Amino acid sequence: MPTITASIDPVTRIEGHLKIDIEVDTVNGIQQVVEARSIGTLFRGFEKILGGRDPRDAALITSRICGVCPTSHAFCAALALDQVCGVQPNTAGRLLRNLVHGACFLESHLLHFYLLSLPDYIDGPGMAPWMPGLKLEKRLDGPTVATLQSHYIEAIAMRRLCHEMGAIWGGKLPHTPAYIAGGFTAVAEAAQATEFRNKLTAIRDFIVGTYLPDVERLSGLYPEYFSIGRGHGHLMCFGVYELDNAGQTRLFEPGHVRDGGGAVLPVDPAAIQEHIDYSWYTDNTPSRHPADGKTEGQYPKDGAYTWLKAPRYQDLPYECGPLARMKVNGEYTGGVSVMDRHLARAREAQILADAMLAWLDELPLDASAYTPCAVPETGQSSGMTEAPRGALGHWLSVSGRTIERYQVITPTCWTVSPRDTLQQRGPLEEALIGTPVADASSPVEALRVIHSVDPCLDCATHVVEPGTLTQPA
Ligand code: NFE
Repeated sequence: MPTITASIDPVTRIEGHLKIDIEVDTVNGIQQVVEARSIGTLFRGFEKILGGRDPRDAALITSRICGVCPTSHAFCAALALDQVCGVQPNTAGRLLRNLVHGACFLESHLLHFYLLSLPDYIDGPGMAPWMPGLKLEKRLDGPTVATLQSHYIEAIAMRRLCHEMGAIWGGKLPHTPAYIAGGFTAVAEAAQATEFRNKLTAIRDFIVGTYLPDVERLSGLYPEYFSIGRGHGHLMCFGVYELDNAGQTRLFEPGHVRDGGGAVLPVDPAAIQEHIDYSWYTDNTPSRHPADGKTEGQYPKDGAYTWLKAPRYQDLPYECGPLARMKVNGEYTGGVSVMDRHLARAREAQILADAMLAWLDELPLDASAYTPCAVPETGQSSGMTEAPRGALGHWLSVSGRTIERYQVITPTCWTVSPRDTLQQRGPLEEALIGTPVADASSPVEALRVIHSVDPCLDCATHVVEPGTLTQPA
């Protein structure tokens, strides 16, 4: 049979606009994916928006990169601002940042499993927006499906609770304005801490009593997905949730592993490069460190197929996200696959919810969370942290007290990146290779692999400037 070419366009149940092209062929008697390209179809352009502005605006503006991880961007920008201003948060500032950021993570993880991934395995209720659905094999009995459908609905309420919880000190969510250079705008009061704890306790109960068992049950029903969707197996984490005010220790420490495990190695930020051979950007050099990054669109461009650049670490493609955080921190010892990603994410949700309850006990009440600071005339800095989907970096250069250069590398840019100068596929592209596909006209197996890495193309790509840059067809 000839190779079948299929486009999943758009990939639904993600954030933003992603197209996946696959080639399907029969190898050793099994019809499977033999080639894959991931295509980000919008230009983000926040680097252009930020140029020439007051650096203190970076937290507010980069928060608008995405509605799912805005808190991560605000926090990452605040880290870069702290560094350029030569300040560190006090204990109230550090803990408020952690608690509101934690609300974002928990919301995102519940969203990912119940709303974005579960419909790849079970039919929804026989009504809009679940109909028409995918052609799914019926592996779950009726009562189990009904239970999972009811958990889907409960998860929506839990997501709302996460937002309400974060907004207690974030002021509003999404797009909290509370992350500032030197700390956080809110002053925590006792009644607010009680309200936060009540909401967090309900969310934690749902994670432990519903989310974790549901993921375990699903992974037991689809055991073959422990050997589907591996990819290169290189995993990286920048570290997040500071446990001291100088940021020397974290709940999830930074590190990277290769080929699915082995020794945890330290992350050297100098070893990050972004390649653009297959991306719609122009430059006189094939790769750059983000502190020296350029974001100049060129569309069309021979051979290029996406608006995502290709970040590489020591010239290798790295997946990031909850599985990377859990493996690097010894909290998950399984492999790298579709189901390992789901299990690690649920495990992380429980660890984080427990840590947040402890941080509430430590939180100073009625105390300013701001350490005064000022933007210098010139300076360079970076914020490196984790968003729900993985390693997030902001690189800032200040000149004349304004932003001279700003570069963002999001988790999805790492995981959904295209090929690089060395012709290596991006992590998701590689993870798709070998995925068995029973019906190439409805490649649900590939969709399960794609959803397991939780792509967010809003974070990866964003806006179009009419008249100067054209969206690809
Ligand atoms: Ni738009 Fe994001 C997260 C960031 S993914 S969701 O998590 O940064 O690229």
